[in-house]
Parts: sequence; C-alpha cells; structure tokens
Amino acid sequence: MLQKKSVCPYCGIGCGLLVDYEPGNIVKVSPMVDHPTNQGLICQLPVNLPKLFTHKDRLRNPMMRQNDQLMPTSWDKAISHVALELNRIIKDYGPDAVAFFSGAACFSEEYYLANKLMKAVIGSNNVESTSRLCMSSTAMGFISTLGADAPPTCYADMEEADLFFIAGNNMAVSLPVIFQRICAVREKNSHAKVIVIDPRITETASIADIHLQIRPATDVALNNSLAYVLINNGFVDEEFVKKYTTGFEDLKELVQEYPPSRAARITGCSEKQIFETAITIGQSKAMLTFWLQGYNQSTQAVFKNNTLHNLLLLTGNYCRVGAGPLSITGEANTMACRWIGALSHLLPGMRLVSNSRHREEVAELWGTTAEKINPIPGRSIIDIIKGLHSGDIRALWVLASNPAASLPHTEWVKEALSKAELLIVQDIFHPTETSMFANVVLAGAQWCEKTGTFISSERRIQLAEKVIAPPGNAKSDCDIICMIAKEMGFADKFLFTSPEEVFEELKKTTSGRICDANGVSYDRLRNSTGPQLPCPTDDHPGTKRLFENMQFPRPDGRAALLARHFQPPSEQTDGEYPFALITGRMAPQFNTGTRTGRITHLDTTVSTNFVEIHPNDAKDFETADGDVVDMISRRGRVRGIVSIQERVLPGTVYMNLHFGEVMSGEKNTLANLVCNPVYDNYSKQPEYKFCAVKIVKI
Ligand SMILES: Nc1nc2c(c(=O)[nH]1)N[C@H]1C(S)=C(S)[C@@H](COP(=O)(O)OP(=O)(O)OC[C@H]3O[C@@H](n4cnc5c(=O)[nH]c(N)nc54)[C@H](O)[C@@H]3O)O[C@H]1N2
Ligand SMILES: Nc1nc2c(c(=O)[nH]1)N[C@H]1C(S)=C(S)[C@@H](COP(=O)(O)OP(=O)(O)OC[C@H]3O[C@@H](n4cnc5c(=O)[nH]c(N)nc54)[C@H](O)[C@@H]3O)O[C@H]1N2
Ligand code: SF4
Ligand SMILES: [Mo]
Repeated sequence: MLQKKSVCPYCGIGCGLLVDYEPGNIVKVSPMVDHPTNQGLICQLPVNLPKLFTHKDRLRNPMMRQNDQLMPTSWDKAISHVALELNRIIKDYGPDAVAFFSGAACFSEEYYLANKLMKAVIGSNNVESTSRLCMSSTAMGFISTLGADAPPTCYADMEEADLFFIAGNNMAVSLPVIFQRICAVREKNSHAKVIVIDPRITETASIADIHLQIRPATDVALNNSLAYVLINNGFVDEEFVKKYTTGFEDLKELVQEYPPSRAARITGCSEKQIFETAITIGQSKAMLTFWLQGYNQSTQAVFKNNTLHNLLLLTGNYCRVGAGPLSITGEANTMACRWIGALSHLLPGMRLVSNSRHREEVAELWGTTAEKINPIPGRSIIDIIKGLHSGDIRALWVLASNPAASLPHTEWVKEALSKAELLIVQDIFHPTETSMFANVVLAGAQWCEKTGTFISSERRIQLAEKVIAPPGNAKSDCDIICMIAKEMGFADKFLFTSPEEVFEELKKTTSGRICDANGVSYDRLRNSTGPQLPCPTDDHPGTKRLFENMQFPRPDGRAALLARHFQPPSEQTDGEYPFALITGRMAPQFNTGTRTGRITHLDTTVSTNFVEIHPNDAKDFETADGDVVDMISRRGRVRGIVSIQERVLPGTVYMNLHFGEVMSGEKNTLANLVCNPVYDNYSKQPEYKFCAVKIVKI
C-alpha cells in the first residue's frame, strides 16, 4: 500500500491526514499522529472520503444544455461556448454583467486564478465566495477592532487557557477536533472552565460550567452587560486598556445602559447568571474565545464580534499565550478566500479594490494597469442574485458551491439562476441543486485528484497533493480556469503549466503583508506540516501568534474598544409567525450534502429533515413526536418531522440546513426555503440564524 500525507478538505481546522492508496484507488483516510493540529484525532467526515472517488454521480465529462437537457460534451465545445458567451455578454452589457461565486473547498491557487481573470482581465469585481456566507462578519470584526483581518491566536493556546468562552458555536458537532482538545484540557486541569452561549442546549453545552441559553440574536446586549459588570466591579486591566486600546470612555458610557437587570429582560438569561459569567471572566487568567455562525449569521453580526473583542480587551486577554480570539473558519479554505481576495471588495494580499495604492501594487504584479481594476467594490452574493433578477447580471460562474441550496430564500434564488443568460457550474458532482439550472457544467477534479494549498484557521499553510488521476475527462479547477482565460483571448496572463507555478506568482502578492508566504515553497510544504503565516523567508519558522508586541495595524497602533448598541433582528415574530427559526448543522452531513449526502452509510443516519420544538409549544400546537409539519415564513414553506426537545427554548424552533432535494428526494425539505435574504450592513453576511415562522400540521 502507498501512503501520502494530506490535509482534510472539509472544515477549516485543517487536520493532517494520511491517505492510503494503490494506483487509481483511494483506500483509506486516517489522522496524522504527529500533526500539530489534530495530534491523531479525526472526525467522521474525512474517514468516509474514499467512497466519493467512485460514486456514479462524479462528473467525468463537461456537459452542455441541448434541447433543455444537459448532455455530455467535449472540453473543446464546452470551453469555446463559455468563452464566446462570456465575451458576448461583456461586449453587450459591460464587465459588471458577469459574476463569479465559489465555495471554499478549492485550493488557494484556484481562487487566485479566478480572481485574476475577473478583476485584472475581465474588469469585474463581482467575485464572491462562501466566505461571505461564513466568515465576512468575523473578518469585518477583526478589521474594525484591530485593524486587519488577521486572526491573532493559534490552536496551541487551547492548552494554555483556563477559560473557554464559546458563543454561537456548536463545536462538538461542527469542529469536533477542537472540541476534543478542549475536553482533554478540562480533564487535565480542574481549574479550566467553559462558558457556552447558545439558545440551544447543545452537545457543546454539555461540558459547560455555565450555559447561558440566550434568546437568539441578543448577544450584543449580553456582551455589553458583561462589560458593564467587568467595568463597574474592578475587573478591567487598566494598564492594558490605557496602553494598547482606544475608546474606553465611550464604551464605559454606553454599557451603563446595559445593567444585568435590563440585559436579563432582553436576553432571557438571569441576572445572577450574567453576573456570575462576568465574574468568571474577570477572575480567569487566560480567556480564549470561540464564536461562529450563531454570531456571524445575523444582522448584528459585526457588532456581536466587536462586543466580544471588547471583553477580551478590557481584561487584557489579547495576543498573549492562552488568551485572545480564536476564530475557526467553516470550510477548508475560507481563510485563503479572505487573504487571496475572493470577495468583491478585496484584492490579493489583504488589499482593497477601493485603495489606489493597493490597485497599483496588484496591477503591477498582474502585468496590467491600475486603471484596469475597477475602484468600486463589486456586488455581494445576495446582491448578485438581485442583479440576476434585475437583468444587471447576465452571466454567473459558480465554482465549488451550491447556491441553489446554500443561499437563503431558495425559490427567489432559483428564479434568479433560471434568468441567467449563462450559468456555468464547475463542480465534481452532478446533479446538485445548482447544476440542474446550468447551461454548462464543467467537470472538476476533487481533493486527491489535484494539487494545491489550503490555509487553516490558525494561518497554517499546507499542501494537499494529487494522489490519483481524476475520473474520465475531469480536470483540475486550475486547468479549467486557465483554459477559459486562454479561449477568451488572455493567454499571456495564464501561461501556467502547474499549480506550483501559480503558487509562485500568488506568493508575490503577499510580500510585506500579514499573510506573507514568501518563505513557503511546495518543497518546504512536502516535507513539513506547513508554517503559520506570515512566513516571509525560507529560514523563517512561521508565526504562531500575531501582535505579541501589542502594536495593532490601526492608524494609532491601538486596538479599538467599540461602543455598539443592541438592535433586534430584522424580522420579528408576531401573532401570525410566532416562532423564531434557527438553522444549523448535524455531525454526519456537511453543508448542502453534495458529498456527505452521497455516502450511503452517512445518508441513512437521518433520511429527512426535522423540526426541533419545545414540549410546551408542542402542547400548545397539539403536535406530537413524528408528526409531519410545514414551517411557513413570509417567503416560503419547508416540511419536517417534529422532534420534541427540551433543548430548544420555548418560542424557538431549530432545523438543519442540509436537506436539499438531491439528498432527500423531495423538493420541500430545505431550510433555506424559508430563510431571510437580509444581511448585516457591515459584512453583508445573511441572517440565517433568525426568521419568523409558523407551524402547520400536515
Ligand atoms: N459536521 C459538520 N461540520 C461542519 C459543517 C457541517 O455542515 N457539518 N460545516 C462547516 C462550516 S461551513 C461552518 S461555517 C461551521 C459552522 O459551525 P457552527 O457555527 O458551530 O454551526 P451552526 O450549527 O451553524 O451554529 C452554531 C450554533 O449557533 C447557535 N445560535 C443560533 N443563533 C444564535 C444566537 O443568536 N446567539 C448565539 N450565541 N448562538 C446562536 C445555534 O443554536 C448553534 O448551536 O461548521 C463547519 N463544520
Ligand atoms: N440555512 C442555512 N444556510 C446556510 C448556512 C446555515 O447555517 N444555515 N451556512 C452557510 C455557510 S457557513 C456556508 S460555508 C455555506 C456553504 O455553501 P456551499 O459552499 O454552497 O455548500 P457546499 O455543500 O459546501 O458546496 C460545495 C460544492 O463544491 C463541490 N466541490 C467540492 N470540492 C470541489 C472541488 O475541488 N472542485 C469543484 N469544482 N467542486 C468541488 C461540492 O460537490 C459542492 O457542490 O452555506 C451557507 N448556508
Ligand atoms: S475536524 Fe474538520 S478538519 Fe478535522 S477531520 Fe473533521 S472535518 Fe476534517
Ligand atoms: Mo461556513
């Protein structure tokens, strides 16, 4: 048996994996024991990966729509059609009529190429990735609080912390390896404490010393109240605040409006619990905070992030061993999407399209002029969907994403996709909810069938190499993007013959930036588990923690304490729509389930979607376990089986996001049918975690 080391292609923790293979066949995936991230740990998702390589739905050839049917075709025909149509639409309607949207499962090299083609050559900033749906609020939180989208901590801080503050993150399900590491710390250190903030009694809450079962969308009020108690009870690290932060007086004044008595009314947590939580924070020696979609997928998402940073800064828990914000990203390469600039306002190397110096720097590296790069940020993905409806966007190119299932308000999204003059879907499977709408489907190679790099949540860059050939005529996403660029007439900027050559170019865009990767080469990565960025030179060991000198990349060098008021979510429950719906994840499925849903073993654990409802509400609505109900919002209707659970708050209901029609075989089981396509104004991340619904028995 042959063996190669690799990196997990699912979540953003970046666990090191060993792939056992024989020629043409992936046999087994197991955890690396000597990997600093997972240290021999693994979750169930990658273990089942070998089954994906031989699945009957794997794309082996590109497909084109003929007489309203998608039929296999040759690469020549598919690429020539894509290039002709893109060029026609650009000529007729201008470059802004074209948009690109990707998931975060691809390699950094692939995002780099697509971004270059769109922003440097086509001249459209409408480049988006699922980082928008997942991490744009965290990114804006970091930018506003500390001056750059630069997560400062590392996983090794977990073994040094004595308090874990876990808010809006069900890590026992979604980030099992991180959860296992925290459980191990707790076993070793009886003083280490866990605070969980979640409206549900989650698997993660089962290890909590304090669980605040907060009303959904009210975290800003809670965080302000915790700051109130810290400030008014002498728990502020005054020297730290004075030397390294700005904004204390404004924050102090604002939080006086959030005494625990008021916060208790807003959040539903008790005054005593709020007080006890603040005291626990104040007394801890090293607090590490985790947060994810319970914060990020909300119209107050960036404010939730800012007010959490406030708690760390007030107590001096920033950028020192064991303390600080440890932000874990969702999909494998979300961090790279942010740093490589696969969002509509960004350029590679943590630069902004709106900054003239940044445009000049990138234009020089891209062999073009700064004028070619549009200074106005492009559309967010929700605004791209609006653009398809209005006719401002005519062509959408989707790479490794399934927006027909992952975006909120499914019928509205599907209607938009069907209006596109050109919908290109580049995936590894067909059908997906999105590929069914495509004019052209491009057959991509998946993990282990191509080579490239991932950047993990702790800024570790790692190489995942090709182990077997892709099936049939499928090609790497790098190759496909280059073929399209060449056919459109831009061969000179896409003369790459390997992902390594792309990496060598990409690297140059990071020089002198926080994401500096100039000390990284494929050879170095082959022989190591990868350094943490920045890593500017060949002999640099990488950077475990950022800003240890407490100099922050804001104009005054200080981190900002930000005074942010609480506001309710954009949609309210009322007599007609009495329940607040939360959507989230379960362990055996990943996102829209195009991969995990196809593995029979996993698929059979739960075969249809369910609605968790509190026993009191179930009594009021006369529903029983196993009843089939429809949940109806102001936008749509979704079906599920009732699961009566003490774990949800009365007045809230919970549903998984995973069950699209391809997985369930039914058109009405996807939570996004009812979700709300409104977003946080600062991050443009949608509010997946709150919408008003009613329940009717079927
Ligand atoms: N098995 C598995 N693992 C995954 C994924 C998967 O699909 N399956 N997806 C990956 C991806 S892309 C991501 S982004 C991560 C997501 O990982 P998580 O963010 O942990 O997952 P979610 O279940 O979406 O939401 C987390 C929690 O937020 C809570 N919540 C909802 N509203 C609020 C609120 O207003 N305040 C607070 N404090 N909490 C709230 C929910 O009750 C839920 O328990 O998981 C990654 N890992
Ligand atoms: N209601 C609700 N909706 C949500 C969320 C929620 O909590 N609630 N969470 C949101 C979040 S955090 C996220 S990250 C998004 C995820 O949204 P998506 O990224 O749209 O969902 P995935 O299911 O991960 O889709 C990834 C696609 O990439 C394909 N793929 C995998 N590897 C490759 C490859 O190497 N090449 C190519 N070409 N294709 C590949 C897979 O087959 C799949 O179709 O969903 C969001 N949607
Ligand atoms: S925890 Fe995340 S990175 Fe680690 S094995 Fe599971 S899915 Fe992969
Ligand atoms: Mo995500």
